[in-house]
Amino acid sequence: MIEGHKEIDAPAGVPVWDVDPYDPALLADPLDYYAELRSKGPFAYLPRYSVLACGRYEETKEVFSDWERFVSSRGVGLQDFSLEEPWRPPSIVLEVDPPDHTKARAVIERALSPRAVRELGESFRRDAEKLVDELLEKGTFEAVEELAETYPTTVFPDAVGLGKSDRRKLVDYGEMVFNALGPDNELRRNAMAKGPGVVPWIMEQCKRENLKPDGFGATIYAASDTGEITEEEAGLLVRSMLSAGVDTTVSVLGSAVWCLANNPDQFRVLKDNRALSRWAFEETLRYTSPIHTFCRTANVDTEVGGIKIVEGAKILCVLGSANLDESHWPGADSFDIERRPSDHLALGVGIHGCVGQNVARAEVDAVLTAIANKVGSIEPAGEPIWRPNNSVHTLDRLPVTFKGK
Ligand code: OVM
Repeated sequence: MIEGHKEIDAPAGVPVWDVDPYDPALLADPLDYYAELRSKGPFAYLPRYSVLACGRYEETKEVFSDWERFVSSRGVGLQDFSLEEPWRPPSIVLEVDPPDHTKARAVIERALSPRAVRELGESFRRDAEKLVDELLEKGTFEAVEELAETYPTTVFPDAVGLGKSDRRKLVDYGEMVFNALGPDNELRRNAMAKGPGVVPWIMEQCKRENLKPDGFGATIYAASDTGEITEEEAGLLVRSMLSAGVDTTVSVLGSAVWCLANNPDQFRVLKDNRALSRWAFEETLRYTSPIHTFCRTANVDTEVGGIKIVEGAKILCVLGSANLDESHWPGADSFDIERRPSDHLALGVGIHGCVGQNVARAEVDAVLTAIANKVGSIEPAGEPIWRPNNSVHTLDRLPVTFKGK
């Protein structure tokens, strides 16, 4: 075993590449790694972790969407759950395959349906306008803490139906969940060290008696009244929302502001056509991939792109790289909100495709629309700093200036 999974040999025709994709310096600035990975072919064998890394669009999409050959039930990080015990009880929607996946997915999908999310639109927009007014008042501010973290940790816990919420604990829990998917490195160990202060609090929030009667959480528990799922499963689905719904939207909001600050022409295009805010969201996802890497495990001996893959092989699906593949997106390295990249892989694809995307879209749409309506220009006000994480690509600091009209 190596990093909790089966050790494999480099398949015939696959180059061996001595890179550490979880090196914090690389995680903070991954573009060269992505380009080199794509240049090596459909896969590269990384001896350091004994995994196959996949970073071209076609093959990444094939592996990521084929749940029968490339399962999630053995974990979507480096660890193989069939060989090693995971750090927490597995997610019943992420870390599972059909048929078990189907029922849980239906319940959470219903709770986060377009209709359920539409009802929140007005309050999302109100909160976004209030926040943007405050930031305009400040002029120059730090957009990670003051915008990207503030907004989702204000509106999302409310939407779920949490009581008095603790922003830090929500962000720290996400940091644990996403760093846990990587190797036993310092990033993972530091995040895990926060566990005792965070995990019991999160689990407490997931209990039925601690959820308000009108949130996503209550809808999930309603499915346990009809016997569709058990009460314990309902709690785990609420845990999924708190695991997946915060750091991801924090990332995309920070990155959207970063993209618009660096591409003033694109901010102009958005201001001239507010209907593009949806596509600004999708293009930000394509361009920055909030989840840069998720794994799958080959559950059978198989073949992809002419390469033989053995059962038990861990495959790093490098979504951040696939979303920048020139052979799929001409001019991939430019941020263009008129591109309309509906087939990017940032939200996954197939049965595990992001179930919270309606919520994320509504949040980002509310914020970008408020910015487009109220802000005249967005300017960088210092060097951005990225925060390395084993699976999330996210900013740590982003000083910007909002100028009025
Ligand atoms: C979950 C979960 C955790 C992290 C990510 C995710 C992106 C889901 O606990 O179900 O999806």
